[in-house]
Parts: sequence; structure tokens; C-alpha cells
Amino acid sequence: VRAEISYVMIKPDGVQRGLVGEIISRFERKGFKLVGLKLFQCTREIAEEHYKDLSSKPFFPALVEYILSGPVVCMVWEGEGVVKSARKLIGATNPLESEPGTIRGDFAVQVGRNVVHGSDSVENGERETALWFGKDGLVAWEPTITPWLIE
Ligand code: YYY
Ligand code: MG
Repeated sequence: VRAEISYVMIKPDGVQRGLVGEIISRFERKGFKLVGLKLFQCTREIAEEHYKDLSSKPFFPALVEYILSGPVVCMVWEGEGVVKSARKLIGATNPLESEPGTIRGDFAVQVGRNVVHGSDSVENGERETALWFGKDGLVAWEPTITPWLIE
């Protein structure tokens, strides 16, 4: 079986505010493995597909416009338990409820400008990665530090 992956995305506000390095750094320092990375101006089709489960919500049109409003940074992080752990690093959906020390807790105040996305299940990690990176968009590699992170 394939290693667990999470699709993590720095939203347009995070890019515009110069938080790209800070956010990538948090996942790097934690010890997960980066297997996909790109700066990307997404299309309406991709944004709507990504958030299709929310299409009936009143905030859906504004959410899609927000995601389209500038480039995003698309990432895929790999590792045991990465989906749940990435959600913890990111923090609660509403940044006023996110704990300090989380990305949203440290850098955001409003749910409609919450800086970063992370997959909410292993299944969605796979689905979202396929949507944003396609079938062959990831890089297979073995960081030389792996034995210092995983026994
Ligand atoms: O997975 P997560 O991003 O933490 O929250 P979701 O419930 O999946 O909602 C996706 C996205 O929608 C959220 O990050 C901001 C936006 N949103 C909103 O603008 N207003 C809400 N009341 C709920 C969610
Ligand atoms: Mg979600």
C-alpha cells in the first residue's frame, strides 16, 4: 500500500501576505516528506471540484472567488498519520477558535481568510492530490535524513 498523503494548500491570502516560507517550514520541521509542490493559478473548475461537498452552503460562491483571487501554493506531504497531524498543525477552521501555535491560530482572524487548507481524511488526501497534481505529478524520493526521523 501507498504511504499516507495529505493535500495542503496555501490559499491566496497566505501567498499575498508572504507566509509561504513560514508555512512550508512548519511541515518541514515536523518531519513530513514533501512529495509535491507548485505555485498555481487555479481554474474555477478545479476550485469548485475541490470544494464540491460545500456547494450548497451560502458561503460557497465567496469561497470559490477567494480561492481564485490569486495564486495558491499546492503541496503534498507524506508520512504516517500525516492527514490528522496536518490538521492539527493548521488548526480549527474558524481562526478565532484555532489554538495559538497552529497556523490559523497564529496568522488568521476570519474563516473566509484562513490562509491554508489541509485534507480532512486519507480518502480526501488521495482525491485532492489527484485533482491538483494529476496522476504523475508527485516526486518519489527518499530524504537522507529519514533514519533520523523514523526508526
Ligand atoms: O477543512 P476546513 O478548511 O477546516 O473547513 P471546511 O469545513 O472544509 O470548509 C472549507 C472552507 O470553507 C474553510 O476553510 C473556509 C470556508 N468556510 C467559510 O468561508 N465559512 C464557513 N462558515 C465555513 C467554511
Ligand atoms: Mg475541509
